[in-house]
Amino acid sequence: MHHLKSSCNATVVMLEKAEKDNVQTVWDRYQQQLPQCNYGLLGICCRNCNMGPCRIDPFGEGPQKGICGANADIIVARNLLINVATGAAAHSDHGRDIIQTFQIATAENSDYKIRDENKLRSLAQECGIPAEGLPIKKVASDLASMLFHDFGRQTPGGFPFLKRLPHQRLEIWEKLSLTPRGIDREIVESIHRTHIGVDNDPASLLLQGIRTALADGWAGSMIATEISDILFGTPMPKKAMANLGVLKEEMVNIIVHGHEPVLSEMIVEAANDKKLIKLALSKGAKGINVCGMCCTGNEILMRHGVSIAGNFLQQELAIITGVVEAMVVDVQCIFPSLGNLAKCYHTKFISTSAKAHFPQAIHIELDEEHAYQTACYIVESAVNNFTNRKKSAVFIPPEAMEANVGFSVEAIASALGGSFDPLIEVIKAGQIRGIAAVVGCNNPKVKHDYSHIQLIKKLIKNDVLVVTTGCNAIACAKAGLLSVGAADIAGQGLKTVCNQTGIPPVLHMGSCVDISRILSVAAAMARALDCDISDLPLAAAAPEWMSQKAVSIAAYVLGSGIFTVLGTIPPVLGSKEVTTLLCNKIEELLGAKLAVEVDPDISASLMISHIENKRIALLGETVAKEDSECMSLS
Ligand code: BF8
Ligand code: SF4
Repeated sequence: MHHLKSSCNATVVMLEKAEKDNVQTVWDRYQQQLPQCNYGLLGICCRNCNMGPCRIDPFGEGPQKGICGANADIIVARNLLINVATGAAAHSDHGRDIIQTFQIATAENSDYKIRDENKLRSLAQECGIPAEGLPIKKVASDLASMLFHDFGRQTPGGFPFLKRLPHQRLEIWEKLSLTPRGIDREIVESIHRTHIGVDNDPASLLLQGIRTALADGWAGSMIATEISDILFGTPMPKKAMANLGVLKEEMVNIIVHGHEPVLSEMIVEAANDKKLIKLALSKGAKGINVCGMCCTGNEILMRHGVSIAGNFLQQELAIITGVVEAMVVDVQCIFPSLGNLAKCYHTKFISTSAKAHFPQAIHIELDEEHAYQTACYIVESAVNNFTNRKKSAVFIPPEAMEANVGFSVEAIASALGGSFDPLIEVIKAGQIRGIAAVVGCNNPKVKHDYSHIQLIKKLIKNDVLVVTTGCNAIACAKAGLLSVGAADIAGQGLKTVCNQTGIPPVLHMGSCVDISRILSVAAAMARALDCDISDLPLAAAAPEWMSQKAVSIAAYVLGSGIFTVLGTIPPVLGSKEVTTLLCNKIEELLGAKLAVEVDPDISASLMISHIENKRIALLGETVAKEDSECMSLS
């Protein structure tokens, strides 16, 4: 039975253990929710005001309007905008927190150091901040102040990173009034518009969603990525291990889970502290093993090659191994179930963010002024917990796969010999047909990791280079798709390029905020070819998405001009108008649209057809290369 839930063997085996241990997982709770509410699935329920809740009858027999008069189109569009605003807020608040840490790093004796001075200077230059001959801390502090302004801007066009975009895209935004003002302003306005009796036009609501999301992609998330690189180092290619088998029975295991690198970086440092290692040895352990999970895991995986224990749906399973001394979390995608589950084992579930509290967690708040001290305290409490393990509850699945990681924009350019020109050349020559960004979450509604892997295998087989982030990247790492050897299952053209450059056919570009790296690459390619991003042979997919952040991502990827396929069904089908707009009409405005397709093979075919059609239009190719499996769909 469990093999139907996941295509990751370690996960299947751990689900058997969960059953044996009589503990609940996300899959059990999903089953308990079935059948899920159809009003919710279609997006046609509203509880925005206290005249409601209201719902629309999808069969046209019952009420077609909420008490205020809102119809299905308005309700669906409003609900979607709330999701975009939430997702954009999560990413951008993460960005804001990173700037705050960046500022702290400029203080005397701060625990945080500026690790990439070159990137600081070049970013300062890009943002118009004087850097030449000035002390590094002065440049950092000026850059931090400038980026803080992006949150409170009142007029459009001020984000420094908009200069990365081709003029064609900026003109589209300008024409449609999509150029974002401040990050906070767009998020607040979105929430304002969804208040009862404000914006009641579906198209207007959706366009505000795109504008808000663009503030996330081209400012909030991009700030998070760029400043994290300056603070903690720009990722460079390295090898690392992935899956639950990275946990070690003979060591103190600490999992860092969530999204922000601010604490996980310090935990990695503290775990190398000689005093703490000595303490671990004195407890009978052979050392301290820090492993990541989800996107905070991706951050330290990319920068330090720290092993990653799994993706979103594996967070409970890590605790169920019985060897995790501490599960340390910050923000986003952390199950509130973890506290209760941790109590069934010996695991300490430690929350660290002032904005994220959980039932039955031990709260040890990160004090950024004394970050190393906080991290040492957390590591010490994990070490002291080693002797509390219940031996009978221990089982670690053996799966651990080696992966090549660390492909920042800078790392890819350097692997290509210093610029993106060689990549553009092999795309023009047709050796690589195009690029696909495949990203996003896991979702128990679909078989764990299955769509991620199937979709990507088909893309690379058809000579499409894949870039990945988030939980998709972790799925790829576990499945061996991030190894150079994975080029063996790629098409001949892509395989040759991989062999010549030594890069894998699937490039891990980081956490979900690092989708901004993908935007930067797309924009740079469009500028090099003097075309719009929407003219490039590019496509995106989120095969197993579930979070509100994914909704914001889909909206900014779309707004940036990239065709995007969603693999789980968004709650919009209750409105014909919203569905038609997103999956069809919006292309006339933005040069890109969404598709919803749950079958990963068909999704891949849609992306390949799109890429081939773009090649015909951009490069004047007369015949599209045949999709090796599914040409009938193109
Ligand atoms: O930011 S992919 S499940 S962990 S939301 Fe969450 Fe989705 Fe994973 Fe990272 Ni992104
Ligand atoms: Fe009902 Fe309108 Fe209130 Fe929503 S805003 S709950 S549709 S009355």
